[in-house]
Amino acid sequence: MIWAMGRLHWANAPRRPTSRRAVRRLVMVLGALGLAGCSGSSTYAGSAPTAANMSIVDLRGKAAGSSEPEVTVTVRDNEFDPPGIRIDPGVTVKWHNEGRTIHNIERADPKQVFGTGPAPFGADELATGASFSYRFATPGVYRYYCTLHGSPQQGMIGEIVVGNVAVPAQP
Ligand SMILES: [Cu+2]
Repeated sequence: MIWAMGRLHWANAPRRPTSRRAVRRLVMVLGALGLAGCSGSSTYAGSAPTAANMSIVDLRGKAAGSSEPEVTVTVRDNEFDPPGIRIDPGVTVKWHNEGRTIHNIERADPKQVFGTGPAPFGADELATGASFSYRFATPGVYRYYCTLHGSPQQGMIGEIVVGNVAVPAQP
């Protein structure tokens, strides 16, 4: 409960000159929670998904377009929305960057084959307003992330589950 009070105190007084006591208290609180040592991922400490707790939105039967069914994942600063989706085999996923900064899309496991297409899976640079599309033909679990704002396991990560396959637990 002490940590909650500390955070409330912090949140309720954003405009006051920073009190050294408040800062010290916050640092202690974060340290106690083990968050202070979370290197390189301070942007998404808290509610951001990890590969282990990813929730999957079921979009089977909900793709738009009959000849070339498609679903959209919105790319934001700095998350994929929704991060996890389940689709029918043969559906195309379109990532559209509505953020203000550049993001990219990379396989979480560089050795995993995402299928074959006219172009390999992934986008090196997805500028504001740009989009990348990829058709997933083969059932499986395909994890990806933005190398600029995440790691394969946390931060700006995403997951495409194709077909009725089970999602294996992550460490
Ligand atoms: Cu990013």
